[in-house]
Amino acid sequence: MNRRTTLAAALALTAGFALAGCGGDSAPKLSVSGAYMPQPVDQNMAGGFLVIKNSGDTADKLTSVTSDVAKSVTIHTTKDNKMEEVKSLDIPAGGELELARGGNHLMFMGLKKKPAEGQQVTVELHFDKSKPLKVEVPVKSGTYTPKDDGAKTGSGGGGSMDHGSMDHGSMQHDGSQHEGSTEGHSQHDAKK
Ligand SMILES: [Cu+2]
Repeated sequence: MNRRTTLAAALALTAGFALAGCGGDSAPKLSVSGAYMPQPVDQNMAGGFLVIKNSGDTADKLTSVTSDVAKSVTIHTTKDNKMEEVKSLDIPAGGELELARGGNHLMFMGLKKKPAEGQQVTVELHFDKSKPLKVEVPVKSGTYTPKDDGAKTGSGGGGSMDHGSMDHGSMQHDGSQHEGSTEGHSQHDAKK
């Protein structure tokens, strides 16, 4: 019995070493899924959402974003229902960075044309370690919400109201509020 424990420990140790050995030349392995842009209400700004998965064992960071449709794209987080521009967002090793309504998001400012539902915009994501990734982001309806589980998305199309506080943030990207919030945005643009 004791021997078995020792053996198990030895095996665990070996595995540990093997992992550590791999770690030396490993890199973040990023993939992007579920990207979309809700159709913006005006040409001033649009929001963008996506999930960046990191299947590597080294963390990375989303550091900047560019797009041919906007003069500038900034990275925002939402804290207490207020948006805040950040320089980067962490993409944990073996984890993912989620940009979703009411939370982290991309903010397209100064649109060169108003993207319409059914179109695609090209976005280039820049990272701390990984090479830039080009992503085709489909433009969805202004109220579009991705169904992540299927299970929890109920029958009602407008069911997103159930998500409570999550939705408050998203309202700012959906409709009228965005027009009104232009001021707030340029304000926090100026602040930085
Ligand atoms: Cu924002």
